[in-house]
Amino acid sequence: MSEMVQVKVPDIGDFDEVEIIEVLVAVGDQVAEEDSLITVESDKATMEIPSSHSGTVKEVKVNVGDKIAEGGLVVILESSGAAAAASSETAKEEAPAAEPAPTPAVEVAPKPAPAPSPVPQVEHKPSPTANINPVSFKNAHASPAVRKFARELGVDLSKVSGTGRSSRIVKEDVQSFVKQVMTSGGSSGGAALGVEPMPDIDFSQWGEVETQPLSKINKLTGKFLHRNWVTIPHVTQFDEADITSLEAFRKQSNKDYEKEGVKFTLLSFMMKAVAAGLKKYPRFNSSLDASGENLVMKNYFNIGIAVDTPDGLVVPVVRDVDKKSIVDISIELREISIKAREKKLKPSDMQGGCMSISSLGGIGGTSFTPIVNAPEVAILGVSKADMKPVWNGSEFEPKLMCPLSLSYDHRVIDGADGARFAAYMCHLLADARRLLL
Ligand code: CAO
Repeated sequence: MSEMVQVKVPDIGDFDEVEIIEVLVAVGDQVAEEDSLITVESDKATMEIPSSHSGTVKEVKVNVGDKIAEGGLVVILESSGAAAAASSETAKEEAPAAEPAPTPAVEVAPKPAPAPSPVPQVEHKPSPTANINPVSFKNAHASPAVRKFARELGVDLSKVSGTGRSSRIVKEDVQSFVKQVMTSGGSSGGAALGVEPMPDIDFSQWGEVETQPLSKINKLTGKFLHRNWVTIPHVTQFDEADITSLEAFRKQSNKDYEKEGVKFTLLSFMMKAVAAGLKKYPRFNSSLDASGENLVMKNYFNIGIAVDTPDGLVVPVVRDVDKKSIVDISIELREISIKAREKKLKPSDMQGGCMSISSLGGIGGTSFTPIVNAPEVAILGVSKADMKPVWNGSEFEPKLMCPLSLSYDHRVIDGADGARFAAYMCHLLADARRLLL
């Protein structure tokens, strides 16, 4: 005999309310006991809420984006078999005997449901490939169905970038990963490198330790940086821009605009210079398409800015830099830095960049090798400007020299063009008036 069962959120630990980021079932689906129904996300972890019963989904009571807490109704199942028999006892206790409903919805107490684990469970089936790192696979942000699919294909989910909500890995991401590995002859990712996974080391054997979870941003950027580092043949071109006169102009402009509350930093000028560089060298304003056989040339000039926040690195994008004045860019730069640090950036604020700038000039250092922010093909690193003696042909002159580190994707940009682009940056920055042309 079948009966209706309400499946509710079981004890989820310390969380009052969590957001539903994925609904994994639809009306008509057959679910087995412990199959995941929804995925919820708290500040600390992602959890899958399992079904307490097997049966057919009759009603889905939640939507993506809803907040839910312990005891919240997730689905109504038409349950049959042993599980239903067990739960019907609960129904007898809870349903008022005098008012039998035509199809009684059985209240299932949250507690007996299998507790969700903070990290989705991995089925320990033998993997078709030894390259899967079990620890990172287990921590990957994906549903059981996607995990199963990845395991069948031998894909290490820790190497796959998620395009789903909150960067969750969806089936299409696994498919694109496989396609990418296949089309690049097996050289396109960590899974194909055939290297040993990192061992799981107990560091406490050598002294006191404390484990701190990586922030969401750390994990996300870590994945993208790893992918970009492994898949893009990087070259970094170093140069030095003489910004002596630009700096004088910047300081004067800061005085001129003090009342308006506008503050110019070198970065606004750099952004304008990069936009001009993209116009002069259009290959820098391109992306390889998914096949790796075509370049998509862009006719817009959006610049990504790496911003250091307490939770990690984010890269908001300033659009149409070529059309904006340095005043407007400075104002926008200040706004996005504040938004970034207050965690108010929307995903769309970080999309559509053509080339990024990573400025460590306010901190220090003489040069560094930034990692290209794919699908962009180049990134400009800016280090701290310093006064240096520069030979003018007859004597040394004190000049404020700003180190530039231009990393580029060597599949798209030849070394000579890399050097030309960097030299063009120096040419533009040497005289602020050139940025206006
Ligand atoms: N040389 C010397 N001084 C510099 C400089 C440079 N290249 N760049 C900036 N400065 C100065 C600024 O002019 C400012 O000084 P004043 O107050 O006297 O004008 C001071 O350093 C602080 O600048 P800032 O860092 O606040 O502002 P910014 O516009 O240069 O940068 C932002 C803004 C958001 C990019 C920056 O705050 C930041 O987060 N940088 C880190 C980016 C990062 O982490 N990159 C690494 C990514 S890993 O690849």
